[in-house]
Amino acid sequence: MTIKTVSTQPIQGQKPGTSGLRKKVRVFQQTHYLENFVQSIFDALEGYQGQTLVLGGDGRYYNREALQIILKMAAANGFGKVLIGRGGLFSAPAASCVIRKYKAFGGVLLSASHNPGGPNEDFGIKYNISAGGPAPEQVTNAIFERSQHIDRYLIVDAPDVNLDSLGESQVGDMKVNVIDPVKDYAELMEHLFDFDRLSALLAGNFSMRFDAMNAITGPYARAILEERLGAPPGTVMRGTPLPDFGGAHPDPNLVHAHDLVELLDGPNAPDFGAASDGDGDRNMILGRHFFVTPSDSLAVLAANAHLVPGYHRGLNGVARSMPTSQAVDRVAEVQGIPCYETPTGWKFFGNLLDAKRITLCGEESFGTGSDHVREKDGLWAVLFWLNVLAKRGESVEEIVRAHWARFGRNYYTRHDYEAIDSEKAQGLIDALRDRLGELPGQTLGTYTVDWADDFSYTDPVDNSVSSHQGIRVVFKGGARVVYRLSGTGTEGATLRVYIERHEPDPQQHGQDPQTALQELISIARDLAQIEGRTGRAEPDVIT
Ligand code: VG1
Ligand code: CO
Repeated sequence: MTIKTVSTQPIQGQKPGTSGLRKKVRVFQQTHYLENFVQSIFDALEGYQGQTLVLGGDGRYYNREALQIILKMAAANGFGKVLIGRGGLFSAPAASCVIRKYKAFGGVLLSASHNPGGPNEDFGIKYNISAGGPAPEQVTNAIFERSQHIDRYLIVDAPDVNLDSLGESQVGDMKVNVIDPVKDYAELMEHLFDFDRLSALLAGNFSMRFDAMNAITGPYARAILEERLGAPPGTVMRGTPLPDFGGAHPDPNLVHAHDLVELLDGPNAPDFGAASDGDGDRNMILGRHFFVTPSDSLAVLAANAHLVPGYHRGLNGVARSMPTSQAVDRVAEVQGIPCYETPTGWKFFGNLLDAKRITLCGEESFGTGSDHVREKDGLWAVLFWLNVLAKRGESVEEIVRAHWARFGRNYYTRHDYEAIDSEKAQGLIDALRDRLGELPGQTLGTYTVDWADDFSYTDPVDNSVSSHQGIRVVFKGGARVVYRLSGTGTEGATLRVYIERHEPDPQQHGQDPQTALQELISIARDLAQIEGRTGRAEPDVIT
Protein backbone atom coordinates (compact mmCIF):
# COMPACT_ATOMS: atom_id res chain seq x y z
CA MET A 1 0.00 0.00 0.00
CA THR A 2 1.25 3.49 -0.82
CA ILE A 3 0.91 5.94 2.02
CA LYS A 4 1.16 9.60 1.13
CA THR A 5 2.33 12.08 3.74
CA VAL A 6 0.73 15.41 2.91
CA SER A 7 2.13 18.51 4.57
CA THR A 8 -0.40 20.91 6.03
CA GLN A 9 -0.77 23.80 8.46
CA PRO A 10 -3.04 24.35 11.47
CA ILE A 11 -6.43 25.89 10.77
CA GLN A 12 -7.94 28.28 13.31
CA GLY A 13 -11.03 27.38 15.27
CA GLN A 14 -11.29 23.63 14.88
CA LYS A 15 -12.60 23.41 18.41
CA PRO A 16 -15.17 20.68 19.03
CA GLY A 17 -18.34 22.05 20.66
CA THR A 18 -21.20 20.34 22.53
CA SER A 19 -21.05 17.38 20.15
CA GLY A 20 -18.05 17.49 17.87
CA LEU A 21 -17.03 19.95 15.19
CA ARG A 22 -19.94 21.57 13.34
CA LYS A 23 -19.44 24.04 10.51
CA LYS A 24 -20.88 24.97 7.16
CA VAL A 25 -20.26 22.42 4.39
CA ARG A 26 -18.14 24.95 2.49
CA VAL A 27 -15.88 25.28 5.54
CA PHE A 28 -15.35 21.53 5.58
CA GLN A 29 -14.66 21.57 1.84
CA GLN A 30 -11.65 23.89 2.21
CA THR A 31 -8.31 22.32 1.36
CA HIS A 32 -7.06 20.08 4.20
CA TYR A 33 -9.88 21.15 6.54
CA LEU A 34 -11.51 17.73 7.01
CA GLU A 35 -8.17 15.92 6.66
CA ASN A 36 -6.58 18.05 9.39
CA PHE A 37 -9.35 17.32 11.83
CA VAL A 38 -9.43 13.59 11.08
CA GLN A 39 -5.65 13.34 11.46
CA SER A 40 -5.90 15.29 14.71
CA ILE A 41 -8.40 12.71 15.99
CA PHE A 42 -6.07 9.84 15.08
CA ASP A 43 -3.01 11.62 16.49
CA ALA A 44 -4.83 12.18 19.79
CA LEU A 45 -5.52 8.43 20.14
CA GLU A 46 -3.22 5.58 21.04
CA GLY A 47 -3.27 1.85 20.43
CA TYR A 48 -5.56 1.60 17.43
CA GLN A 49 -3.13 -0.17 15.11
CA GLY A 50 -4.91 -3.16 13.59
CA GLN A 51 -8.13 -2.33 15.45
CA THR A 52 -11.67 -1.73 14.19
CA LEU A 53 -13.20 1.68 13.48
CA VAL A 54 -16.93 2.23 12.98
CA LEU A 55 -17.78 4.80 10.36
CA GLY A 56 -21.00 6.34 9.11
CA GLY A 57 -23.17 9.40 8.98
CA ASP A 58 -26.70 10.68 8.65
CA GLY A 59 -26.54 10.81 4.86
CA ARG A 60 -26.45 14.57 4.60
CA TYR A 61 -24.72 16.43 1.78
CA TYR A 62 -20.94 15.73 1.72
CA ASN A 63 -21.36 12.50 3.75
CA ARG A 64 -20.17 10.18 0.98
CA GLU A 65 -17.20 12.33 -0.09
CA ALA A 66 -16.05 12.74 3.50
CA LEU A 67 -16.38 9.00 4.18
CA GLN A 68 -14.14 8.11 1.23
CA ILE A 69 -11.45 10.47 2.54
CA ILE A 70 -11.72 9.11 6.08
CA LEU A 71 -11.53 5.49 4.85
CA LYS A 72 -8.26 6.23 3.06
CA MET A 73 -6.87 8.07 6.05
CA ALA A 74 -7.88 5.28 8.46
CA ALA A 75 -6.03 2.79 6.24
CA ALA A 76 -2.94 5.02 6.08
CA ASN A 77 -2.94 5.43 9.85
CA GLY A 78 -3.03 1.69 10.47
CA PHE A 79 -6.59 0.72 11.42
CA GLY A 80 -7.15 -2.99 10.68
CA LYS A 81 -10.79 -2.81 9.75
CA VAL A 82 -13.68 -0.42 9.23
CA LEU A 83 -17.34 -1.28 9.77
CA ILE A 84 -19.44 1.09 7.72
CA GLY A 85 -23.21 1.21 7.25
CA ARG A 86 -24.57 0.56 3.77
CA GLY A 87 -24.91 3.83 1.88
CA GLY A 88 -22.52 5.34 4.42
CA LEU A 89 -25.43 5.50 6.86
CA PHE A 90 -25.66 5.06 10.61
CA SER A 91 -27.88 6.82 13.08
CA ALA A 92 -25.92 8.04 16.11
CA PRO A 93 -27.49 5.43 18.46
CA ALA A 94 -27.02 2.61 15.91
CA ALA A 95 -23.34 3.52 15.48
CA SER A 96 -23.00 3.44 19.26
CA CYS A 97 -24.66 0.01 19.33
CA VAL A 98 -22.30 -1.33 16.64
CA ILE A 99 -19.17 0.07 18.34
CA ARG A 100 -20.15 -1.74 21.55
CA LYS A 101 -21.34 -4.98 19.98
CA TYR A 102 -18.24 -5.54 17.82
CA LYS A 103 -15.83 -4.16 20.42
CA ALA A 104 -14.51 -1.55 18.02
CA PHE A 105 -11.73 0.82 19.08
CA GLY A 106 -14.03 3.76 18.37
CA GLY A 107 -16.10 5.44 15.71
CA VAL A 108 -16.16 8.51 13.54
CA LEU A 109 -19.68 9.86 13.03
CA LEU A 110 -20.64 12.44 10.45
CA SER A 111 -23.63 14.63 11.21
CA ALA A 112 -24.76 18.08 12.16
CA SER A 113 -27.77 16.52 13.86
CA HIS A 114 -30.88 18.70 13.59
CA ASN A 115 -29.16 21.44 11.58
CA PRO A 116 -30.18 21.66 7.90
CA GLY A 117 -28.11 19.92 5.20
CA GLY A 118 -27.08 20.86 1.68
CA PRO A 119 -24.21 22.66 -0.07
CA ASN A 120 -24.86 25.88 1.87
CA GLU A 121 -25.86 24.24 5.12
CA ASP A 122 -24.18 22.35 7.92
CA PHE A 123 -21.86 19.39 8.31
CA GLY A 124 -20.20 17.87 11.34
CA ILE A 125 -17.84 15.22 12.63
CA LYS A 126 -17.32 13.66 16.02
CA TYR A 127 -15.32 10.88 17.55
CA ASN A 128 -16.87 8.21 19.79
CA ILE A 129 -14.82 6.03 22.15
CA SER A 130 -14.90 2.25 22.57
CA ALA A 131 -17.71 2.43 25.14
CA GLY A 132 -19.79 3.80 22.24
CA GLY A 133 -20.28 7.36 23.45
CA PRO A 134 -19.01 10.76 22.42
CA ALA A 135 -15.38 11.34 23.42
CA PRO A 136 -15.03 12.93 26.86
CA GLU A 137 -13.55 16.41 27.22
CA GLN A 138 -10.00 15.20 27.84
CA VAL A 139 -10.08 13.56 24.39
CA THR A 140 -11.80 16.43 22.57
CA ASN A 141 -9.32 18.85 24.16
CA ALA A 142 -6.43 16.68 22.97
CA ILE A 143 -7.90 16.62 19.44
CA PHE A 144 -8.19 20.40 19.43
CA GLU A 145 -4.70 20.80 20.84
CA ARG A 146 -3.30 18.58 18.08
CA SER A 147 -5.23 20.47 15.38
CA GLN A 148 -3.39 23.63 16.41
CA HIS A 149 0.04 22.07 15.74
CA ILE A 150 -0.63 19.67 12.92
CA ASP A 151 1.90 19.66 10.07
CA ARG A 152 1.04 16.54 8.06
CA TYR A 153 -1.63 13.94 7.44
CA LEU A 154 -1.51 10.41 6.08
CA ILE A 155 -3.67 9.06 3.27
CA VAL A 156 -3.45 6.09 0.90
CA ASP A 157 -3.86 6.16 -2.84
CA ALA A 158 -6.76 3.82 -3.45
CA PRO A 159 -9.99 3.70 -5.42
CA ASP A 160 -13.25 4.65 -3.68
CA VAL A 161 -15.12 1.91 -1.84
CA ASN A 162 -18.55 0.88 -3.11
CA LEU A 163 -20.69 1.76 -0.12
CA ASP A 164 -23.95 0.51 -1.61
CA SER A 165 -23.49 -3.24 -1.48
CA LEU A 166 -22.97 -5.33 1.61
CA GLY A 167 -19.71 -7.22 1.94
CA GLU A 168 -16.01 -6.97 2.45
CA SER A 169 -13.41 -5.10 0.43
CA GLN A 170 -9.98 -3.63 0.98
CA VAL A 171 -8.46 -0.14 1.18
CA GLY A 172 -4.69 -0.53 1.24
CA ASP A 173 -4.04 -3.12 3.97
CA MET A 174 -7.29 -2.32 5.77
CA LYS A 175 -10.49 -4.39 5.49
CA VAL A 176 -13.74 -2.56 4.90
CA ASN A 177 -16.97 -4.28 5.81
CA VAL A 178 -20.16 -2.67 4.54
CA ILE A 179 -22.91 -3.81 6.94
CA ASP A 180 -26.66 -3.42 7.29
CA PRO A 181 -26.97 -0.24 9.41
CA VAL A 182 -30.32 -1.33 10.90
CA LYS A 183 -29.94 -5.01 11.84
CA ASP A 184 -27.85 -4.87 15.04
CA TYR A 185 -29.84 -1.93 16.35
CA ALA A 186 -33.19 -3.62 15.64
CA GLU A 187 -32.02 -6.74 17.51
CA LEU A 188 -31.10 -4.63 20.52
CA MET A 189 -34.55 -2.99 20.53
CA GLU A 190 -36.21 -6.41 20.36
CA HIS A 191 -34.24 -7.40 23.42
CA LEU A 192 -35.37 -4.35 25.45
CA PHE A 193 -39.04 -4.08 24.57
CA ASP A 194 -42.02 -6.42 24.51
CA PHE A 195 -42.36 -6.75 20.73
CA ASP A 196 -45.32 -9.14 20.99
CA ARG A 197 -47.27 -6.60 22.97
CA LEU A 198 -46.21 -3.81 20.62
CA SER A 199 -47.37 -5.84 17.58
CA ALA A 200 -50.70 -6.46 19.27
CA LEU A 201 -51.05 -2.75 20.06
CA LEU A 202 -50.30 -1.70 16.49
CA ALA A 203 -52.60 -4.38 15.05
CA GLY A 204 -55.53 -3.11 17.14
CA ASN A 205 -57.39 0.22 17.13
CA PHE A 206 -54.31 2.14 18.18
CA SER A 207 -52.91 4.43 15.50
CA MET A 208 -49.61 6.25 15.25
CA ARG A 209 -47.42 8.29 12.90
CA PHE A 210 -43.67 8.64 12.98
CA ASP A 211 -42.00 11.56 11.19
CA ALA A 212 -38.44 10.71 10.16
CA MET A 213 -38.06 14.23 8.72
CA ASN A 214 -36.30 12.95 5.54
CA ALA A 215 -33.40 12.00 7.79
CA ILE A 216 -31.63 8.94 9.13
CA THR A 217 -34.39 7.28 11.18
CA GLY A 218 -36.50 6.50 8.09
CA PRO A 219 -34.90 3.09 7.39
CA TYR A 220 -34.84 2.21 11.09
CA ALA A 221 -38.45 3.18 11.72
CA ARG A 222 -39.72 1.41 8.60
CA ALA A 223 -37.85 -1.78 9.45
CA ILE A 224 -38.94 -1.84 13.10
CA LEU A 225 -42.39 -0.22 13.16
CA GLU A 226 -43.77 -1.26 9.79
CA GLU A 227 -41.93 -4.45 8.81
CA ARG A 228 -41.24 -6.02 12.19
CA LEU A 229 -44.14 -4.75 14.31
CA GLY A 230 -46.73 -4.62 11.55
CA ALA A 231 -47.78 -0.97 11.71
CA PRO A 232 -49.56 -0.07 8.44
CA PRO A 233 -47.36 1.18 5.59
CA GLY A 234 -47.35 4.97 5.70
CA THR A 235 -47.03 5.00 9.49
CA VAL A 236 -43.54 6.39 8.85
CA MET A 237 -43.70 9.79 7.17
CA ARG A 238 -40.78 11.34 5.26
CA GLY A 239 -38.97 8.02 5.62
CA THR A 240 -36.22 8.31 3.01
CA PRO A 241 -32.98 10.02 4.08
CA LEU A 242 -32.22 12.87 1.65
CA PRO A 243 -28.89 14.76 1.43
CA ASP A 244 -30.68 18.07 2.02
CA PHE A 245 -33.53 16.62 4.13
CA GLY A 246 -35.89 17.85 1.43
CA GLY A 247 -34.92 21.42 2.26
CA ALA A 248 -36.46 20.98 5.71
CA HIS A 249 -34.94 21.44 9.10
CA PRO A 250 -34.64 17.92 10.62
CA ASP A 251 -35.37 19.17 14.12
CA PRO A 252 -38.18 17.32 15.89
CA ASN A 253 -40.01 20.18 17.56
CA LEU A 254 -43.41 21.83 17.27
CA VAL A 255 -42.20 24.23 14.59
CA HIS A 256 -40.22 21.98 12.26
CA ALA A 257 -42.40 18.88 12.51
CA HIS A 258 -45.48 20.96 11.68
CA ASP A 259 -47.19 18.40 9.41
CA LEU A 260 -47.07 15.81 12.16
CA VAL A 261 -48.22 18.36 14.73
CA GLU A 262 -51.17 19.32 12.51
CA LEU A 263 -52.15 15.68 12.16
CA LEU A 264 -52.09 15.15 15.90
CA ASP A 265 -54.04 18.35 16.47
CA GLY A 266 -56.57 17.69 13.73
CA PRO A 267 -59.80 15.72 13.50
CA ASN A 268 -59.25 11.93 13.44
CA ALA A 269 -55.88 12.47 15.07
CA PRO A 270 -53.86 9.31 15.66
CA ASP A 271 -53.29 8.20 19.27
CA PHE A 272 -49.59 8.78 19.15
CA GLY A 273 -47.09 10.80 17.15
CA ALA A 274 -43.32 10.98 17.26
CA ALA A 275 -40.43 12.46 15.31
CA SER A 276 -36.67 12.17 15.28
CA ASP A 277 -33.83 14.40 14.10
CA GLY A 278 -31.09 14.37 11.44
CA ASP A 279 -28.88 11.78 13.15
CA GLY A 280 -31.66 9.92 14.96
CA ASP A 281 -30.75 10.68 18.54
CA ARG A 282 -33.56 13.10 19.40
CA ASN A 283 -37.25 12.45 19.86
CA MET A 284 -40.46 14.41 20.15
CA ILE A 285 -43.49 12.69 21.69
CA LEU A 286 -47.06 13.74 20.96
CA GLY A 287 -50.39 12.41 22.10
CA ARG A 288 -53.72 13.25 20.50
CA HIS A 289 -53.91 17.06 20.88
CA PHE A 290 -51.10 16.83 23.39
CA PHE A 291 -47.37 17.69 23.48
CA VAL A 292 -45.05 16.01 25.97
CA THR A 293 -42.10 18.22 26.93
CA PRO A 294 -38.79 16.34 26.77
CA SER A 295 -38.19 16.98 30.47
CA ASP A 296 -41.57 15.49 31.34
CA SER A 297 -40.95 12.60 28.97
CA LEU A 298 -37.78 11.65 30.85
CA ALA A 299 -39.68 11.79 34.16
CA VAL A 300 -42.58 9.71 32.83
CA LEU A 301 -40.24 7.06 31.40
CA ALA A 302 -38.38 6.88 34.70
CA ALA A 303 -41.63 6.51 36.64
CA ASN A 304 -42.85 3.74 34.30
CA ALA A 305 -39.62 1.92 33.53
CA HIS A 306 -40.59 -1.13 35.61
CA LEU A 307 -43.34 -1.84 33.05
CA VAL A 308 -40.80 -2.40 30.28
CA PRO A 309 -38.91 -5.73 30.02
CA GLY A 310 -35.43 -4.21 29.62
CA TYR A 311 -35.89 -2.13 32.78
CA HIS A 312 -38.27 -4.24 34.89
CA ARG A 313 -35.74 -4.60 37.67
CA GLY A 314 -35.83 -0.84 38.28
CA LEU A 315 -33.28 1.87 37.73
CA ASN A 316 -29.82 2.27 39.27
CA GLY A 317 -30.23 6.01 39.10
CA VAL A 318 -31.08 8.77 36.66
CA ALA A 319 -29.33 11.84 35.30
CA ARG A 320 -30.35 14.99 33.50
CA SER A 321 -28.41 17.84 32.02
CA MET A 322 -28.38 20.89 34.27
CA PRO A 323 -30.86 23.02 32.25
CA THR A 324 -33.35 20.13 31.97
CA SER A 325 -36.38 20.56 34.24
CA GLN A 326 -36.28 18.97 37.66
CA ALA A 327 -39.32 16.76 36.98
CA VAL A 328 -37.19 13.61 36.98
CA ASP A 329 -35.60 14.59 40.31
CA ARG A 330 -38.97 14.11 41.99
CA VAL A 331 -39.36 10.63 40.51
CA ALA A 332 -35.87 9.69 41.72
CA GLU A 333 -36.70 10.97 45.17
CA VAL A 334 -39.83 8.82 45.40
CA GLN A 335 -37.98 5.77 44.05
CA GLY A 336 -35.08 6.39 46.41
CA ILE A 337 -32.49 6.37 43.63
CA PRO A 338 -29.73 8.90 42.90
CA CYS A 339 -30.29 11.73 40.44
CA TYR A 340 -27.24 13.39 38.85
CA GLU A 341 -27.06 16.83 37.26
CA THR A 342 -24.52 17.06 34.43
CA PRO A 343 -23.45 19.76 31.98
CA THR A 344 -25.21 19.95 28.62
CA GLY A 345 -24.08 17.32 26.10
CA TRP A 346 -24.39 13.54 26.04
CA LYS A 347 -20.69 12.91 26.67
CA PHE A 348 -21.19 13.74 30.36
CA PHE A 349 -23.52 10.77 30.88
CA GLY A 350 -20.93 8.23 29.66
CA ASN A 351 -19.02 7.70 32.90
CA LEU A 352 -22.21 7.47 34.97
CA LEU A 353 -23.61 4.84 32.61
CA ASP A 354 -20.34 2.87 32.45
CA ALA A 355 -20.10 2.87 36.24
CA LYS A 356 -23.72 1.65 36.45
CA ARG A 357 -24.67 4.61 38.59
CA ILE A 358 -27.54 5.47 36.26
CA THR A 359 -29.85 3.61 33.89
CA LEU A 360 -31.84 6.44 32.27
CA CYS A 361 -30.80 9.95 31.35
CA GLY A 362 -32.01 12.87 29.30
CA GLU A 363 -31.86 16.46 28.20
CA GLU A 364 -34.50 19.13 27.68
CA SER A 365 -33.42 19.36 24.03
CA PHE A 366 -35.50 16.33 22.99
CA GLY A 367 -32.88 13.79 24.10
CA THR A 368 -33.59 10.64 26.11
CA GLY A 369 -31.55 7.49 26.49
CA SER A 370 -30.37 4.64 28.67
CA ASP A 371 -27.50 2.28 29.35
CA HIS A 372 -28.33 0.25 26.18
CA VAL A 373 -26.01 2.50 24.10
CA ARG A 374 -23.98 5.63 24.82
CA GLU A 375 -25.91 8.11 22.67
CA LYS A 376 -29.35 9.50 23.18
CA ASP A 377 -31.77 7.47 21.13
CA GLY A 378 -34.84 8.78 19.32
CA LEU A 379 -36.48 5.56 18.17
CA TRP A 380 -35.72 3.85 21.48
CA ALA A 381 -37.71 6.57 23.27
CA VAL A 382 -40.61 6.02 20.87
CA LEU A 383 -40.61 2.26 21.50
CA PHE A 384 -40.37 2.88 25.24
CA TRP A 385 -43.45 5.10 25.11
CA LEU A 386 -45.30 2.55 22.99
CA ASN A 387 -44.44 -0.17 25.49
CA VAL A 388 -45.73 1.96 28.37
CA LEU A 389 -48.89 2.84 26.41
CA ALA A 390 -49.49 -0.81 25.57
CA LYS A 391 -49.02 -1.87 29.16
CA ARG A 392 -51.11 0.87 30.79
CA GLY A 393 -53.84 1.03 28.19
CA GLU A 394 -54.22 4.79 28.77
CA SER A 395 -53.68 7.71 26.41
CA VAL A 396 -50.52 9.81 26.36
CA GLU A 397 -52.41 12.71 27.91
CA GLU A 398 -53.90 10.56 30.69
CA ILE A 399 -50.48 9.22 31.58
CA VAL A 400 -48.87 12.66 31.72
CA ARG A 401 -51.73 14.24 33.67
CA ALA A 402 -51.64 11.40 36.19
CA HIS A 403 -47.90 11.96 36.47
CA TRP A 404 -48.42 15.66 37.24
CA ALA A 405 -51.12 14.87 39.76
CA ARG A 406 -48.70 12.61 41.58
CA PHE A 407 -45.43 14.55 41.32
CA GLY A 408 -46.58 18.09 40.55
CA ARG A 409 -46.01 19.84 37.23
CA ASN A 410 -42.69 21.46 36.35
CA TYR A 411 -43.70 24.31 34.08
CA TYR A 412 -40.80 24.76 31.71
CA THR A 413 -39.73 26.71 28.65
CA ARG A 414 -36.58 27.46 26.69
CA HIS A 415 -36.09 30.75 24.83
CA ASP A 416 -33.37 30.89 22.16
CA TYR A 417 -31.83 34.05 20.72
CA GLU A 418 -30.03 32.90 17.59
CA ALA A 419 -27.17 34.26 15.50
CA ILE A 420 -26.42 37.12 17.86
CA ASP A 421 -23.08 38.83 17.90
CA SER A 422 -20.59 36.53 19.67
CA GLU A 423 -18.95 39.30 21.69
CA LYS A 424 -22.26 40.69 22.86
CA ALA A 425 -23.42 37.22 23.86
CA GLN A 426 -20.23 36.57 25.80
CA GLY A 427 -20.52 40.03 27.37
CA LEU A 428 -24.00 39.22 28.63
CA ILE A 429 -22.82 36.00 30.28
CA ASP A 430 -19.73 37.69 31.73
CA ALA A 431 -21.84 40.48 33.20
CA LEU A 432 -24.14 37.96 34.87
CA ARG A 433 -21.15 36.08 36.22
CA ASP A 434 -19.75 39.28 37.72
CA ARG A 435 -23.03 39.91 39.55
CA LEU A 436 -23.53 36.41 41.00
CA GLY A 437 -22.40 37.51 44.47
CA GLU A 438 -24.88 40.36 44.76
CA LEU A 439 -27.98 38.42 43.62
CA PRO A 440 -28.88 36.29 46.66
CA GLY A 441 -31.56 38.03 48.73
CA GLN A 442 -32.63 40.37 45.91
CA THR A 443 -36.37 40.51 45.35
CA LEU A 444 -37.58 40.61 41.77
CA GLY A 445 -41.35 40.87 41.49
CA THR A 446 -42.81 38.10 43.63
CA TYR A 447 -39.56 36.11 43.54
CA THR A 448 -36.53 36.33 45.82
CA VAL A 449 -33.16 35.01 44.68
CA ASP A 450 -32.00 32.15 46.92
CA TRP A 451 -28.64 31.47 45.29
CA ALA A 452 -26.83 31.90 41.97
CA ASP A 453 -23.73 30.32 40.45
CA ASP A 454 -21.81 29.49 37.31
CA PHE A 455 -22.35 25.74 37.04
CA SER A 456 -19.23 23.66 37.50
CA TYR A 457 -19.35 19.87 37.35
CA THR A 458 -17.03 17.41 39.00
CA ASP A 459 -17.46 14.00 37.39
CA PRO A 460 -18.14 11.61 40.29
CA VAL A 461 -16.35 8.78 38.50
CA ASP A 462 -13.07 10.29 37.28
CA ASN A 463 -13.17 13.59 39.22
CA SER A 464 -12.57 15.66 36.09
CA VAL A 465 -13.92 19.20 36.37
CA SER A 466 -15.89 21.08 33.71
CA SER A 467 -16.55 24.68 34.61
CA HIS A 468 -18.48 27.59 33.10
CA GLN A 469 -21.36 25.34 32.10
CA GLY A 470 -24.13 27.90 32.54
CA ILE A 471 -25.38 30.61 34.90
CA ARG A 472 -28.01 29.39 37.36
CA VAL A 473 -30.26 31.77 39.26
CA VAL A 474 -32.40 29.87 41.74
CA PHE A 475 -35.28 31.52 43.59
CA LYS A 476 -36.70 30.68 47.00
CA GLY A 477 -39.14 27.81 46.45
CA GLY A 478 -37.03 26.30 43.67
CA ALA A 479 -38.02 28.25 40.52
CA ARG A 480 -34.99 28.78 38.27
CA VAL A 481 -33.59 30.67 35.34
CA VAL A 482 -30.53 29.31 33.52
CA TYR A 483 -28.46 31.10 30.90
CA ARG A 484 -25.91 29.46 28.60
CA LEU A 485 -24.41 29.83 25.15
CA SER A 486 -24.92 27.06 22.61
CA GLY A 487 -21.96 24.93 21.59
CA THR A 488 -23.54 23.60 18.40
CA GLY A 489 -24.46 26.75 16.47
CA THR A 490 -22.62 27.53 13.26
CA GLU A 491 -23.41 31.24 12.96
CA GLY A 492 -22.57 33.81 15.62
CA ALA A 493 -23.76 32.86 19.09
CA THR A 494 -27.01 31.41 20.37
CA LEU A 495 -28.14 32.42 23.84
CA ARG A 496 -30.38 29.87 25.52
CA VAL A 497 -32.51 30.91 28.49
CA TYR A 498 -34.21 28.10 30.41
CA ILE A 499 -37.08 28.95 32.77
CA GLU A 500 -38.77 26.65 35.22
CA ARG A 501 -41.06 26.49 38.22
CA HIS A 502 -42.78 23.66 40.03
CA GLU A 503 -46.55 23.75 40.51
CA PRO A 504 -47.81 21.28 43.10
CA ASP A 505 -51.50 22.25 42.85
CA PRO A 506 -53.38 20.02 40.34
CA GLN A 507 -56.00 22.79 39.96
CA GLN A 508 -53.26 24.87 38.35
CA HIS A 509 -51.97 22.23 35.91
CA GLY A 510 -54.02 23.34 32.93
CA GLN A 511 -52.13 26.49 32.00
CA ASP A 512 -50.10 27.24 28.94
CA PRO A 513 -46.39 27.27 30.01
CA GLN A 514 -45.75 30.74 28.58
CA THR A 515 -48.59 32.05 30.73
CA ALA A 516 -47.66 30.05 33.79
CA LEU A 517 -44.08 31.34 33.51
CA GLN A 518 -44.90 34.90 32.41
CA GLU A 519 -43.44 36.68 35.42
CA LEU A 520 -40.26 34.58 35.47
CA ILE A 521 -39.79 35.14 31.73
CA SER A 522 -39.76 38.89 32.16
CA ILE A 523 -37.50 38.63 35.22
CA ALA A 524 -35.09 36.53 33.13
CA ARG A 525 -35.01 39.15 30.37
CA ASP A 526 -34.48 42.08 32.73
CA LEU A 527 -31.89 40.36 34.87
CA ALA A 528 -29.61 39.70 31.89
CA GLN A 529 -30.56 42.92 30.05
CA ILE A 530 -31.17 40.82 26.98
CA GLU A 531 -32.71 43.54 24.85
CA GLY A 532 -30.17 46.21 25.87
CA ARG A 533 -27.20 43.96 25.22
CA THR A 534 -28.32 42.06 22.12
CA GLY A 535 -30.95 44.33 20.59
CA ARG A 536 -33.42 41.47 20.64
CA ALA A 537 -36.78 42.12 22.25
CA GLU A 538 -38.10 38.61 21.62
CA PRO A 539 -36.48 35.18 21.28
CA ASP A 540 -36.26 33.55 17.84
CA VAL A 541 -37.41 30.17 19.07
CA ILE A 542 -39.58 29.27 22.03
CA THR A 543 -39.76 25.65 23.06
C1 VG1 B 1 -27.69 21.28 21.89
C2 VG1 B 1 -28.57 20.88 23.05
C3 VG1 B 1 -27.87 19.82 23.87
C4 VG1 B 1 -27.52 18.62 22.98
C5 VG1 B 1 -26.70 19.10 21.80
C6 VG1 B 1 -26.41 17.99 20.83
O1 VG1 B 1 -26.47 21.81 22.37
O2 VG1 B 1 -28.89 21.99 23.85
O3 VG1 B 1 -28.72 19.43 24.93
O4 VG1 B 1 -26.78 17.67 23.70
O5 VG1 B 1 -27.40 20.13 21.11
O6 VG1 B 1 -27.57 17.37 20.37
P1 VG1 B 1 -26.20 23.40 22.50
O7 VG1 B 1 -24.77 23.51 22.98
O8 VG1 B 1 -26.44 23.98 21.15
O9 VG1 B 1 -27.20 23.90 23.49
V1 VG1 B 1 -27.54 16.63 18.86
O10 VG1 B 1 -29.05 15.93 18.54
O11 VG1 B 1 -27.13 17.90 17.95
O12 VG1 B 1 -26.35 15.48 19.01
CO1 CO C 1 -29.05 14.77 16.98
